[in-house]
This record gives sequence, structure tokens and C-alpha cells, in this order.
Amino acid sequence: MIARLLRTPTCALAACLLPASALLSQPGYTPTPENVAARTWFQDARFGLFVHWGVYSQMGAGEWVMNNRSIRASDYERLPSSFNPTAYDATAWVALAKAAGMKYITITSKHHDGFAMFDSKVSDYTIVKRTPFARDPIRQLVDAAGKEGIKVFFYYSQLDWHHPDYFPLGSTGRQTGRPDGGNFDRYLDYMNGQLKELLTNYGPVGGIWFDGMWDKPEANWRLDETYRLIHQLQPAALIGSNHHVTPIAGEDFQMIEKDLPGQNSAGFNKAEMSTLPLETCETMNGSWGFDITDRNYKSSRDLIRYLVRSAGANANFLLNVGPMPNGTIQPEFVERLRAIGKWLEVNGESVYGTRGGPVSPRPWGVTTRKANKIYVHILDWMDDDLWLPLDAKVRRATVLGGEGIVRVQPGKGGVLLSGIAALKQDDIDTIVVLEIGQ
Ligand code: H79
Repeated sequence: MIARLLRTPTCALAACLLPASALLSQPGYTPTPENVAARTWFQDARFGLFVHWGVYSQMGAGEWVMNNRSIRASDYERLPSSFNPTAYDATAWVALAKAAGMKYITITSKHHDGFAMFDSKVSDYTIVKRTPFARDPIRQLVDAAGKEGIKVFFYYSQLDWHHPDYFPLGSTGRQTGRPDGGNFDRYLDYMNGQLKELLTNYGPVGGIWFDGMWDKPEANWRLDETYRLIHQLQPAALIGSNHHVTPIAGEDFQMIEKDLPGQNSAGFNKAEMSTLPLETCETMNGSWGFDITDRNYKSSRDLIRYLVRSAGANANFLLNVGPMPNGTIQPEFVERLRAIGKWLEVNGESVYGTRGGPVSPRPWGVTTRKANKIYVHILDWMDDDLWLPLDAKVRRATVLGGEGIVRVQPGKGGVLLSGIAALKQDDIDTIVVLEIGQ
């Protein structure tokens, strides 16, 4: 365990080095049986909705607007005074997630701007105290999700561009005009106070999705205390952190932002993949928080194929929406979510409850597996024959939701599928189901 903790990932950026505080993480952590069961549930779920929503949504320029436009905290504080999402309907959000085939929702309880979107008693910078809305939308979401069997996870930013005790400053949010001093331990007490509220006041929580530790990786984040607090309050709540390094003791899943496991197009995904459950997150256009000018929408087809590629890489897919300041989700997102849900209604068995299959991800597609079935997801393949390096006896091959015959010939170290070109290939994903057995 210690050896794993000390393994420093190769990374050119100083910010990516293993934080010193890793050594203070929950040492000797062994997940409880409830936690292990929750991990299995999580992996079986495979698909979740990410929600980035905050007072920044009003600016229509993403959730980093405070940093990007060097807005001083005292000026940013004007945003809550006009935040009034009168069209917010938690039941509608949950129904949409359900229609998309999603099994959980991860919502921003506090982003880097430091504003609590929940009813926090340890803070006066909250949606209940500072906005005309004056209600707790997260409670409404938790209640609506609970009725539909959808789990809710809380995104929580450890980085805070507003709190005076987030000091010394990290690599971002340096222009927000905070006092040149502060007590970081007091900030961590505040943060742990908010986490205690989130894990006490909202019933069973799916997990905590941390972000922002990368802002000052060398600080002592007192992770041992934070992780212990969460696991003691709710042993089944899964902890993950978007710190861009290999998981630290006390964490229950590993996340990757805007990349599939093993890829690093984002530039900061250099951590090795662990044996923990994996989750990758991605935006539907290019933005997390509502961005009024971003029309760079991915197609439904691309998003479905990303979900398939995630499952083939043994990872969950957390797909983001940034709701508008009035509380509704823009139609471009709704349309895509519904299309994904329609596809899953037919093809879901090849995604839900599966694990990454025996053939690792390839340019032509991926495999998933469940019990005695291997799903061969053919995404891009023109030829008639497809060789699979597979150490299993294939009893039957069928096309999921389609017609046509795929022949299977055993060979040395694998099987050859033939008849692929003759199949009426699906534009999104042609799925060949192999039943294996003795
Ligand atoms: O909540 C969404 C984003 O607001 C947040 N994570 C997602 C889920 C996010 N913050 N930053 N990023 C995403 C990517 C930016 C990373 C960088 Fe850096 C921060 C580049 C430069 C500063 C950390 C430090 C990584 C490289 C150096």
C-alpha cells in the first residue's frame, strides 16, 4: 500500500506531482462491505448525469468566469442577489436523466466560486441565504431522485476562490481580491463542516466527487480527516477526487476528465489507471457550466459511441449538462439525452452491468462482458473478417437487435468472425453477442 502511495506518476508539470498530503490520507483504508457493494452498484450503473449549475450560470460563460474575467469576490457576490431559477423542476431533471438511461446524478454542491448551492449552516454564502430563490435545490433533487431510484453524488470543490481562509492562494483564482492572509486550517474546518452537512442532511448519498486539489497539490489538505469523516458518516458513499494523480488511500473510485482511460488528450491525465472502479466525464458541447455562445455540440451518435467506448474501457460515463439560470436544461441537451436513452432501451444489455471485455479497446471498437456473454461492439470496420484474440470457446454468435449471420472460426489464440461486411451495419454500433461456454 505504501509503495503504491509513493509511486509518483511521470508528469512534467509540478502541479501534477503526487501531493505531500497523500501520505496523510486515510492510511490502511479497507472499504467496508457496504462500500464494496456500492462499488459494484456503481460499475453496473455505467452511465450518469453530471450537472454544473451555480450563480455563474447567469453570466452564460461557463463555471470558470470568476477566474477567467478576474472578477473580485466582492463583485461576484452580486450574482447571488439576482439568481432566481423559477423554472427549476427537480422532478423534470430526474425524469430526463431516467429517460436518458442514466442511473445516477452528480451535481455541483459548491464549485470553485465557493458558493454553496445547498442549505449550508456553516456558511453565509449559500443559495438559501443570498438569493431571491431562497430554497435548497439540492434537497429537491435528492427527494425527486430518491423516488425514481436514482442515486445522487455531490461534486464538491476543495478549491475556493471566495473564502478568505483559502490561503495561501493556489495556481488559479489569484485575481479575486481576497485579503493577503488567512488560515488554511480554518478553511478546511469549514469545508469539513459543509461535507458533514452534505452527508448528514440528505439521506444516503452516492458519493463525493472532489475537484480542485490540483490548485495547490503541496498543501496539507488533511485528507485523512476528510475521508475518514465521510466514510464514518456514510460507509457506502464513494469518494473520488479529480486530482489528476493515481488514487490516494481512502478513495473508492478513480476519475478521468475528458479522456477515456489511458488517453491524455486533455494534457493532465497522466495518472496510471488503478484497479478501482473508473469513471470518465465529458461535456455535451465544450463547456461544463452554461455557456451561451458554445454551439460546439457533439452528436447523439458520438455521445453513444463515447459511452460504448467507456464501457469497453471498463469505465462509467458521466455526461454533463450545464442548466440555464432559469433552472431549465436547454433543448439541444434534452434532445441528445433522449436519443441516447432510446438507443439504450434497445442496446442497454451490452452496457449496463458489464465490465470491460476480454479484448482491450481497439481502433475498430471495444468488447464488454457480462456472465457468459461477450458483446463485440463494432464501431468502425469495413472488412468481412474480424480477428479477436480471445481465449474462450464461442458457442453461438448473434447480432444484438439485428439480423444476419456471423460465422465464428476458432484459430490459434483467438477466433475469426466472418460475415461482418455482409451485415446491415448499424451507423452507431453493430453489436455481435458471443455466448461462451465449455
Ligand atoms: O468542474 C469542471 C471544471 O470546472 C473543472 N473540472 C471539471 C469537472 C476543471 N477545472 N480545471 N479543469 C477542469 C482543467 C484545467 C486544469 C488546469 Fe491546471 C488548471 C490547467 C491549468 C490550471 C492543474 C494545474 C492542471 C494543470 C495545472
